[in-house]
Amino acid sequence: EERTEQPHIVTCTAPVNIAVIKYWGKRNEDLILPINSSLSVTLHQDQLKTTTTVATSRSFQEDRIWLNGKEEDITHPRLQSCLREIRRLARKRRNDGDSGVDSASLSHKVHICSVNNFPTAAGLASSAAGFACLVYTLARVFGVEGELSGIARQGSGSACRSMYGGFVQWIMGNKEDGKDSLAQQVEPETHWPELRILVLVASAERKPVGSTSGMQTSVKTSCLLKHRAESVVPGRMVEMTEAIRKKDFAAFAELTMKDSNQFHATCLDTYPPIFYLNHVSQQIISLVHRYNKHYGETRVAYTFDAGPNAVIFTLQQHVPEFVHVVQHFFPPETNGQVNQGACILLGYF
Ligand code: 2P0
Repeated sequence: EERTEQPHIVTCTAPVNIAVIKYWGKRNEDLILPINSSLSVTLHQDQLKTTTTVATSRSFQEDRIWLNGKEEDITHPRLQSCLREIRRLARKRRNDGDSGVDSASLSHKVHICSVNNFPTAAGLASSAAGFACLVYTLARVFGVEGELSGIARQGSGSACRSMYGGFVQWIMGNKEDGKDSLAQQVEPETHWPELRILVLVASAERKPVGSTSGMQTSVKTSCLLKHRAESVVPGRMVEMTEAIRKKDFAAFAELTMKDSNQFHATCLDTYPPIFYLNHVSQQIISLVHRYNKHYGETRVAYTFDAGPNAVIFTLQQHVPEFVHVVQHFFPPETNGQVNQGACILLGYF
């Protein structure tokens, strides 16, 4: 028995993804179409994730959203894009005669609650998990199935990659309407069970320049970014896919570090320049290179997004020793005082 005055409630989770070939720069701001393809690793469901609950009810007067307990502006254009696209698909499905949602619930307003199990301020790609989770949960509520990464992309570019698990590419596409700018799984989460991911927090402060405005300035001013998008990334996408397919850690790690470094070089080439790495980030980079050199092989890789925190890739057998080395060089406490340069290990893959 369904009582129409009772809300219909669905809860879903979506994990963070970490790019190993970086997305930076749009060719279309409204549709969120990138200037290059990118490739990422999606964390496991029990790691860094967003949990979203969507309720619909005949009694709701308007759409509303709460992020980490605080009500936010539902009129945000990217939120509106996601809501509009999901409702459009639901209406289409109903008109096509599929068993989707009935017309009553399609006209219902939604209340959305979204929480992260990690600090948003830590600069750990919260928009990727957030919009992926929002789109997936709304789709469940309105009975929409099939390809949804194109809708998640319109919430936040990197969100399209969190719609799939394992190793995921976001193909830039070349259509003006963006219909071919979608995420696609390269290998499933079971493909490389020995791979591990650690997060080293260099600072939990908010980043000074947001990704959206940062990449706008880079597209306008950096000729290195143009070169990277046109002449570097296409080859790296092929090499990275191959390294992952073969589980060739050294190749995967070197490409990952080079791509992170080139992304930060394009930030420095932006005018005025953008600095995301701090002193601790630079020490982590040096430590990783010294560590690898000591063993005469690439055992550990770093990558940094639009913030100073490091994401480390390594293989299971090297985790205990590398964690020990990090704790030696970045002791969590000195004389009872929390060390400013402390690195806290946040998550495992
Ligand atoms: C990435 N980043 O590939 C790159 C690496 C940051 C550095 O995707 O404007 O939050 O919402 O599309 O997705 C961050 O950019 O930007 C990002 P919008 P988004 O993960």
